[in-house]
Amino acid sequence: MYRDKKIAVIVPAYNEEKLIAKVLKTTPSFVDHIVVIDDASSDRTGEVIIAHQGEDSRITFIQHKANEGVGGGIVTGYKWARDHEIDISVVMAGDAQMDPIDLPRLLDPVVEGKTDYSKGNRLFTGKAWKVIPKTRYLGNGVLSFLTKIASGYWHVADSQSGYAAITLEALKTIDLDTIYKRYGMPNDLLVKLNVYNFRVQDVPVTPVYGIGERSGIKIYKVVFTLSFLLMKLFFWRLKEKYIIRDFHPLVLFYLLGLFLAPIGVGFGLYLLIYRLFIGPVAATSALFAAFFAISGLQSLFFAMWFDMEYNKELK
Ligand SMILES: Nc1nc2c(ncn2[C@@H]2O[C@H](COP(=O)(O)OP(=O)(O)O)[C@@H](O)[C@H]2O)c(=O)[nH]1
Ligand SMILES: [Mg+2]
Repeated sequence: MYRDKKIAVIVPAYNEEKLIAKVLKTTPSFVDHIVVIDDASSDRTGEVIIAHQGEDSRITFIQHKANEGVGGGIVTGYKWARDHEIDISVVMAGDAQMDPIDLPRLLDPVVEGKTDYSKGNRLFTGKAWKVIPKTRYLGNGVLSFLTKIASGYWHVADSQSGYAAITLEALKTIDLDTIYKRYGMPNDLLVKLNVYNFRVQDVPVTPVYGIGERSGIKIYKVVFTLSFLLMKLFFWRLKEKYIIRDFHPLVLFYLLGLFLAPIGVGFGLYLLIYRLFIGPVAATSALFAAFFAISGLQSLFFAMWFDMEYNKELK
């Protein structure tokens, strides 16, 4: 129990025979349940977990028959926590990259009812740029920005951090079966939380790298796949939130902007290059491009601003 709340730590593990023991051994005593999901590892991860079960009765061991991906592992843990009425569930990776010292700081705002989902943010500390590998840092930056647009949580950064605490109510509200199963899981969850107007807060946590972990992420592939996923999620959120559950004209602003801006900017650039290297262009063409570019960009920025205003309270 932590401040009278029942706590479960959910540990997705895939081929973590070297580091999983460290995670199990360092889980603080106020944690009531440790739910470890072995996602069909091909190494000795399962054996290591079973060996620890003898010493620590808090450990629940769930093994997937086939590999589902890190999101799939977390969803299995979330379902367990939901069905066992656990007040707050926290995800901690099986490779010990999440420091248990940060746990109380993540739990406090949730326990105090100040937020529904508190998420670790590794970028607050000045050390982040030094500790996190550069390509990871930049890839994370791109995805974090796209996640702001897609999720509507403009105050949330470090979207790829999976270290987060969630309430029972959120777990009961969201359809866990529809959550994305692979590395885009945290982004997908943020978009879903936003549709149901849950509050989300960033909490500073320590970035942990260089402890012998091996990342399964291929950064370019992940940035590409997730950008596409985020685009789909963005349109889904607009539909669910601003058309079905409520109505807001920002949808129209977004659509108008997405239609006008690319045509205006593209045609404008073409005219500029033509004018610079070939010869004069018709004034009506220039007006056409200017009209499309200006109204398009303005619509886009207004749409973003309305979205920001609408979600301002969800902290
Ligand atoms: N259940 C499950 N967990 C996975 C899978 N791939 C990675 N993980 C776990 O997810 C966590 C984070 O994965 P990792 O590849 O280290 O990502 P990174 O820390 O963001 O580079 C670790 O605990 C992994 O064991 C998978 O396919 N299934
Ligand atoms: Mg890792």
